[in-house]
Amino acid sequence: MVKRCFWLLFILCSITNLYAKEVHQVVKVDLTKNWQFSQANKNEWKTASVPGTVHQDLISHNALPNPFWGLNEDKIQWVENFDWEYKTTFTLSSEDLAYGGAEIFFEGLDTYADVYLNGGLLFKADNMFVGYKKDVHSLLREGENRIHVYFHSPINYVLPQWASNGFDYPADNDHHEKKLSIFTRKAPYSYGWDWGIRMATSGIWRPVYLSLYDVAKVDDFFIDQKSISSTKAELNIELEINSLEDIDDARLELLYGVDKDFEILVQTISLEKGFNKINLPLEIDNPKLWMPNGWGNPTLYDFGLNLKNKEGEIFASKNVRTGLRSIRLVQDPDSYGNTFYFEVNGEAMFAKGGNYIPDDALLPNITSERYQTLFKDMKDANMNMVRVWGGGTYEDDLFYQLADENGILVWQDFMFGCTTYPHDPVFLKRVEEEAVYNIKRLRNYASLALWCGNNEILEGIKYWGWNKRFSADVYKQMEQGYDILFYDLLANLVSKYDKNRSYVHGSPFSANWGRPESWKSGDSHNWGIWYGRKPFESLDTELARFMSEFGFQSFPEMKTISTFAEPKDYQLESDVMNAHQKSSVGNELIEASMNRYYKVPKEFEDFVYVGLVLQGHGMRHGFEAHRRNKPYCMGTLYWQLNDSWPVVSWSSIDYYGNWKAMHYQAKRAFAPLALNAIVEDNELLIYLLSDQLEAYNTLTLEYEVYDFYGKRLSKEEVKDLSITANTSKLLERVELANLINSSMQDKTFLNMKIKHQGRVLVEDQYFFKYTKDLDLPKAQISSKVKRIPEGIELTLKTRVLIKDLFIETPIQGARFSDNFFDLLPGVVKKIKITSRDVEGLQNEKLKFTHIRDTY
Ligand code: BMA
Repeated sequence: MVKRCFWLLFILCSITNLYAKEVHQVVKVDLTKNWQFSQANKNEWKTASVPGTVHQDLISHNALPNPFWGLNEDKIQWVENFDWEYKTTFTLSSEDLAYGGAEIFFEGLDTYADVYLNGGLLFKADNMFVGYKKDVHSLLREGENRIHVYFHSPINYVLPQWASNGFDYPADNDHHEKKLSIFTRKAPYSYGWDWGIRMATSGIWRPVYLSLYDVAKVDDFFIDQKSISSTKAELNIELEINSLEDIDDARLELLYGVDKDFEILVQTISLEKGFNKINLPLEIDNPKLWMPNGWGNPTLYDFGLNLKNKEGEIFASKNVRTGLRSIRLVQDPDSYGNTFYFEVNGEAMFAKGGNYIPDDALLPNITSERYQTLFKDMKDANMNMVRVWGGGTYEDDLFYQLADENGILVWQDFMFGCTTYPHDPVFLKRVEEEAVYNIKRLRNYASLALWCGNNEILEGIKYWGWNKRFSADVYKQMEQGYDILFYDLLANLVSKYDKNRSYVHGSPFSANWGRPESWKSGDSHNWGIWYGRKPFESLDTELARFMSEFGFQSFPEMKTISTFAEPKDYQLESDVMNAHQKSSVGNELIEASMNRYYKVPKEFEDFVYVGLVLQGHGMRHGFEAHRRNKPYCMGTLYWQLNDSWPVVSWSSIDYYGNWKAMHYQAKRAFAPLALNAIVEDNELLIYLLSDQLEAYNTLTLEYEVYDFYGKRLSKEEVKDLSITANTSKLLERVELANLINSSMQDKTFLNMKIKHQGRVLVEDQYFFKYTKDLDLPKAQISSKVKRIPEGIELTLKTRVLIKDLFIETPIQGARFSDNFFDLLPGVVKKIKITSRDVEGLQNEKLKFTHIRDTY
């Protein structure tokens, strides 16, 4: 008992230590204040924001118009051609200078920046994706210290390089006539993309601070998950410690546990002056595993490291939070080709989610609240994976923290996309620095599932006609460059710094969408429904082992359009609309596809609405086809989750955070248990799609045919059905003619339910005809609005079927418990609408639109 108490006391003391003030505290001096900027050599200093960009600073001084409005994109392009200077001062006391070590950390500089401190050139930055840490101990002064950063124009800086190259790289998304973007390690999308505005920024885009420390500092604290099972976690803790002196007999304490229920590992170590690397093996019995969204809790462990001197004072510490789990990309040969799926904690996981692009054209505008909302959007839509696509950035730490907390696996591309790149020694050195920096920064996150070399470069080399566009020599060099960058350099760096994580050289891995015969291995990007102009039904048969991209565009809803256009611009091909449609095919294709499934409305507003509905249903068709074909197909990541500005695009959430119809459809189709009906050869097939880890017996399937006035025409019940865990199963097959007379198919729908012990687990509807061929009755909706503390609660009712009801509020980013749904005759539906602007929401009028109203 005494012994137990001693240990308890000991652990308690140690826990308090974890959060206690250190004796030799690291002092962080925030250096994001008092910045000024000027066009280079002009000496016209104005206040600046850090983190920020020159575009943001110019906008805030009214020197640039709102770039998103109208045709303003053209009016802001001059900025990229100039050099810009930023400066600030900070004050240090004699106590500050008494610290033994001082390090300045610029977490992100965009991009070619000469950084001066107190009269000396501290360093030259040349990679936006790298954080720069410099020892500045001998350079600091008591009193005022000055930082000056000179940003070279990302355009002019590389012109000599471009000139010596003699040809333009195939960077077709770069909106400039000279394809300069590939020379610079800077977010590719900022030079323009087929959903993006061009804003080639400069600036101190991530935080900057000074760390003052004594004795030693922990530079890296990596928890390498060597092997994880439900009975044992085998970890190797790797520490990098920079010590200012030789230290014998330091006491290392490692506390670890969940919810402050800590265990402790104690060890005596000695440190040499300078760099020290320490490995600590650690085993945890019966770990609480981190689970993806839909499979359980994403449990997170806290690891706290304290280094103490003989007096028991802490002289250095660091904390890490991560989940314990095993994640493996499985690519095994099978009877078709090779599998491509993620195995999480030993179970094959069907991946559901989207491709993430940078959430803003001006990155520092993305607030933590926006990141949080986006992860809630993913979680609420039953997603378990997001792909950070290779044309943006390695995201902020908060992004991965939220992925960990929400159980969303991250597929992480390196930042290369849709063009070949140079492979000269300077370029390769920059890439190496960038990869090492970001691998080390991100490898502790439990959610990080895969490193992927690039987006669509091999696809381009093989299939986009580059062999004809370039000379044989250049083309050969491009192929060699691919091998050097993606088969050698990045592959080797991942295996050196993050060996327990999977790596693929690129996405798509082996397949090309124009050649479905190549889809038997690897991941695919199926652009058949967009560039291939194929119907959504093609998704039923053009199946991949893992669909890492497929997409269809829509306009954002009217309240978002009104943030960049005036009513006079509300035409499909007006200049302003075209400036907000960057796809090579664009609005004409939306209209052509709409014509296949819907009556194309005459009014612009109705067209926008029907376009949203079209995108939602079309994409859902794909989600269901992919799930139905599990385990052949083991993932569906659509193009694209979000937008970087208000634009016509493939996104499911617009720039202001409004869910498009597609996001609601993703939520429905991604439900852990979903019903899905299709017709094949005059037979109706009803599937149950389960991603749940539990099996069900004694299920009842009930399906009924109703007319649009709510009259039930038939009812069938199939009892004692079962489904094993984590499978898709065909539950029922009926002759269509036996179910419904062909003359009635435009006037009826099928209502399906799965019941278990009297409880409805899932319910869904199926329509026998395309929406344009349905004989929809004119409808009157009855709605009652009740104010609730978070917003409003709506009660809706109708006597006849209302197809694809869209409830609109003028409040940007308002959240709906449901939207873009069919309101069934006689069924009462309650909807909750919430917003931070509760008052606005309660006072503004709601608008209802549905299909029958558009013709
Ligand atoms: C994909 C992406 C992007 C692009 C999208 C739409 O394959 O990787 O490059 O925006 O197509 O064209």
